[in-house]
Amino acid sequence: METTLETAAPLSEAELARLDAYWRAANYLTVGQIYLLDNPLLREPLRPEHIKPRLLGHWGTSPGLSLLYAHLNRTIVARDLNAIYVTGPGHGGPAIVANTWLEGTYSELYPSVTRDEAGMARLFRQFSFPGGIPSHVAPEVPGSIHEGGELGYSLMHAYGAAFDNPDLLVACVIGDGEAETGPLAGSWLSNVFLNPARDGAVLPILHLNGYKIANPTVLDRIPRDDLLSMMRGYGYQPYLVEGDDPTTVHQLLAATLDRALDEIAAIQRHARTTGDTSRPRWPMIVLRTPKGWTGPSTVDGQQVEGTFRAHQVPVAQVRDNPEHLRQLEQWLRSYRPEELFDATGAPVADLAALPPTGDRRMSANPHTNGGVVLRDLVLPDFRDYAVPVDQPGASTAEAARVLGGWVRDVVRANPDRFRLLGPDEVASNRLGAAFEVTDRVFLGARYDSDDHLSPDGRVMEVLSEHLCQGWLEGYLLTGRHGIFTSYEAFIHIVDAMLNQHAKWLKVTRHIPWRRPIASLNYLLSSHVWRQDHNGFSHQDPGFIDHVVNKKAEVVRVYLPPDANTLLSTMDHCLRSRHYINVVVAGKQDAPNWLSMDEAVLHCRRGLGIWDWASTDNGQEPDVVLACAGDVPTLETLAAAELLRQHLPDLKVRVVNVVDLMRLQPESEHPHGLSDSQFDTVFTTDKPIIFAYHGYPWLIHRLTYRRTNHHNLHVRGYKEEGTTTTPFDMVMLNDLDRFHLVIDVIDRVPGLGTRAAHLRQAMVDARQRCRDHTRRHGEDAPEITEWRWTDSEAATNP
Ligand SMILES: Cc1ncc(C[n+]2csc(CCOP(=O)(O)OP(=O)(O)O)c2C)c(N)n1
Ligand SMILES: [Mg+2]
Repeated sequence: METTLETAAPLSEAELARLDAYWRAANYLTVGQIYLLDNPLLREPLRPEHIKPRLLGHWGTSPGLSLLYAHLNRTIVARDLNAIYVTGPGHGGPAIVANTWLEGTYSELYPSVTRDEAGMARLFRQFSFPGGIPSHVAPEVPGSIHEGGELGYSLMHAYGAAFDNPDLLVACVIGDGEAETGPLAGSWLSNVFLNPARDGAVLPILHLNGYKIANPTVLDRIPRDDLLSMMRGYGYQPYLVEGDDPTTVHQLLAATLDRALDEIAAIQRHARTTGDTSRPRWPMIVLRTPKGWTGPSTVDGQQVEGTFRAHQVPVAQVRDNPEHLRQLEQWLRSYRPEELFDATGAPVADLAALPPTGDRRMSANPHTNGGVVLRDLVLPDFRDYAVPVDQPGASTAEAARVLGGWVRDVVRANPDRFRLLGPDEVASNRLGAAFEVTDRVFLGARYDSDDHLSPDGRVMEVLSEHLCQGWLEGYLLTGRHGIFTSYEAFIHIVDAMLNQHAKWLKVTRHIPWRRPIASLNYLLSSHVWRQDHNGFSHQDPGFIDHVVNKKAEVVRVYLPPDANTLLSTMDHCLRSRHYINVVVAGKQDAPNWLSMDEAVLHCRRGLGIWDWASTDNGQEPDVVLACAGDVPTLETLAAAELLRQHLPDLKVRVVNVVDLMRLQPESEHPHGLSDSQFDTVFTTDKPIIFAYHGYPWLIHRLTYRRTNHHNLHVRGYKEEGTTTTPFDMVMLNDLDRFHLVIDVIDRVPGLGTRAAHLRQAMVDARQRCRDHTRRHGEDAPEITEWRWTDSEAATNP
């Protein structure tokens, strides 16, 4: 199939002139934003005082972005498309701002930036200016779901937006530099997960302007045929639009967009009328135009247009160097602003008539303000999925599997707005019940021996944490819901993406026209303590530490200790808005501590005293045993029982923490406990032995201002691990029950000599259990068969 439409020239003279004028207007407004403080319409000769003192912004990518914007506008009107625009090179912020101003949205949302000369002056001044707007396609920019600051995620966001949006077209510009990133390189595979009947379309446009900041791009310097073959190999039908003569490129781009959109329409019609959902060959475009096109061709004798030198500000000494000033003025006037803007400074009527109107404008499309189109999930009552708990610890369950039953019914009740994503682990993370009602979406070849693969599945499994994260972000940003389940150790792979999403949430929270979206929910059930198959490489609980760095108004971390608390927690997370919720909970068989009623109350409190496990009986305790996480909770309760047996007059208070943010002061986090509440629970002067799921340091970080911090002693993961038994793992890190008892003996004043026998017994118990694992390859029965004994039963046998 041809990749270049050689002779096509679909635009009439008038259409061509209008498109070109629109493009020139956007370019003029882009340069104006980068340079001008005043004199926006060049009504007088440009003088140094009209120029910004600090020239900040990115010109190089901008003409390409605006060219595509203008052409997409033409097709939206011609075909009445429901389209949005994702800009990979988000550093081209001024280009997108320019286009949103031209189509009126900018002034509607920011009324002081009017579409006239005064408004244009404000538009220019505010860009990359203190107190103004950021340089990128940031959340402040109408129509943006993708800031493009950190490169690599455009195409996955685009696909995420298209899933379950059958009428939506997502045009996605990918920088050729961006295309070198790992996440973007993986993103081409997304078309294997896009169902042409159920989902919308993505039109990838590789912006092959040849350069990054200081280097050529790889994809521009491999043979063109290899690049096109690579795109074909990924299953796309590539079309090449190449040139540096505007008229030729306008005609070719218009013809190519028409061809691509015809193909998309045909693919969708075919799938939707015949029910054939085999994987189609979607079109994509390679746009090969000069970087910094229409800008200064040489500056100080060096070529700029068409090179990496056009990346940021191509003429930089404008205030001090009269030649540079002259060059800038010539550059601005080359767009002939007098033809583009009327006497008031508004775009002339012919230009204003080019873009679509109302919600059809890419900058006003409601899908780009996800909260506007967000519909609540239909959530089955999680209480109906409770495991019965008459006695704490008397029964066991796999918490994640219990949750799976509820998740299955969430999937069933929300067939158009909920996705479950994971890198190949949904079943191994015990959420396999979902496959009773759905499959894994997959449009590649399928065999009878496959397990629950189909084009209609609502579970998304791809071995790329980046893709799971990016698809889910795109899905959430366009008003839908989801859960991402992953290994605790490997979720670090998306640390950087989480940063960007957290920034987006923080900023949009304070933009009045942006509406809250559904939270990004992580369920990490293959956690550090139970990597029995895998060992050290799979042991890292540090994602929590990373998340806690983010703005308190955005992040939540939950460590439900058992099945019922996990159900209650996930229900809360799926109802919440505009957060990042991290839930760490086990998938292995473990004791059930709380009945559903108790679990709901405990989760609502976030942390609380477990009366039934404590022996302080309404008095001041001698020691507080605190715990967070399922495995530390188990070890803490076992330690509490040992203390009850061997030191019956020691007053022990057991505190469990589900919501980690409760530990922070209320001034630091909205969930924070007040100091007086904290002091009541944790005392002001008694030792606290805190068994924590992750790296111990985090608990100190969260509590360092509390009165009793100097008495806080935290056990957690200290980077000791290997492939061994679960109890050996906790012993390796001194988090085991015996060591917790030792910690109590060593820290409660006066206990040392009295409890010397017990201390020695605990040291011996550790050795005994260690030896057992070495001899038998499994944990000792005293560990595996241990059950919590109810204290009443213990005292009245
Ligand atoms: C992940 C990441 N690494 C590095 C950068 C710094 N950076 C900003 S723009 C740019 C070059 C981008 O080139 P390309 O994607 O080709 O965009 P364009 O040529 O359209 O400007 C780089 C390396 C970044 N923003 N993100
Ligand atoms: Mg480039």
